[in-house]
Order: sequence, then structure tokens, then C-alpha cells
Amino acid sequence: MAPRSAEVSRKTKETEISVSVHVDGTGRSEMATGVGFFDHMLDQLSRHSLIDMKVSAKGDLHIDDHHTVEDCGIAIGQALSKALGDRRGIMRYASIDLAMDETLTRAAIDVSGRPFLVWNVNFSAPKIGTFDTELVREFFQALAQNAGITLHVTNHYGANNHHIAETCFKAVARALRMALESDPRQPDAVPSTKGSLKG
Ligand SMILES: [Mn+2]
Repeated sequence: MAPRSAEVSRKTKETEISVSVHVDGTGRSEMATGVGFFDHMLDQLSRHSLIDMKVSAKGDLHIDDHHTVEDCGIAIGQALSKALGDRRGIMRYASIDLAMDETLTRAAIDVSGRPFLVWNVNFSAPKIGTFDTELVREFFQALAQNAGITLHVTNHYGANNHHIAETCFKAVARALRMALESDPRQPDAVPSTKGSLKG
């Protein structure tokens, strides 16, 4: 498999973001989004997917974190899609039930080229510190849409909202890692009867 890397820069009136990803990495991350909790979550995404990720964002945080979080999801998704190319030789499907203390969350992924998010996660508080919990969904919606992946995330149970958010990022990371692994039985094939995973 050729090295899977890409860079994306994205600038609007609301945010200015640059992202680089190296899919076949070691999980090294450098996050500077200006949103501390979000940096912590993106570190998990990188560390547990083994995708090296560098994200720097300057957003309109004087309004709130919404544009910055959503636009990082867009840019990371675009970078992943670009890095994956025609998606040849990948495992394509993966799922995991990921435990963290009292919390259990499932992520199921199809690296299909068809963007879709099914989100079954509820938070019991509107904030984790200063971070709006509803932005977790916004991030994964933007990621799924722009990476061209079908993503189902279900929180089975959990009490602590930090844990619930963190298991979403870790579960998606682990499932991504498995789905993007090369398939040794068909390293040169696009795993689809259509012959295409580009949507
Ligand atoms: Mn944590």
C-alpha cells in the first residue's frame, strides 16, 4: 500500500484551519484548536487510530466553539478522504464496543464512500467544563460527511459525560484503525462488488 497522507487547508470568515494526516502512522498528534477539551478528544482520535494528525485552527471562539469544532471535522474528514484515495486494499468494515470505567460505547464503521451518521448518544449535562456536549455529534457529522464514511455510534450506558464523549472518540478511532488496515487476502482489490468506494 502506498503511503496514505494528505494535507488540507480551509479558510472561511469563521475559521482558518490546516490539517495534515498520515494514516499509517503511530498516533502522534499535535492539536492546537484553541479549545482544550476538543484538543484532548482529537488526541484520543489520533492516538487510538494510529493516524498521525496535526490540526491547527483559529476560529471565532469569541462566539462559541461551534464553528471551530464543526470545521475541524470537515477538514479532518477531507484530509482522510484525500489520503485514502480509491480505498483499495482496506478492510472497509469494523466495529468495537469500547469500555472506559462505567461507560460503554459502540462504533461501527463502513469506509463506504457514502456519508452517513447514525448517532445514539445522549449526554446528561449540556457542558463538560466549558465545552458544549452537543458539539460531539456536530464533529462526527462533519467527519462522516467529509471522509465519506458510514458511522454508527451508540452509547450503551455511562454516567460521566467526560467518559461518554471520550469513549465516542476512542471507539471511532479504534474502529477506523481496523477498517483502514490493509486486507492481506485482497491487498489490491477495492472491497466492493461495485468496484468503487468513492460514493
Ligand atoms: Mn479524558
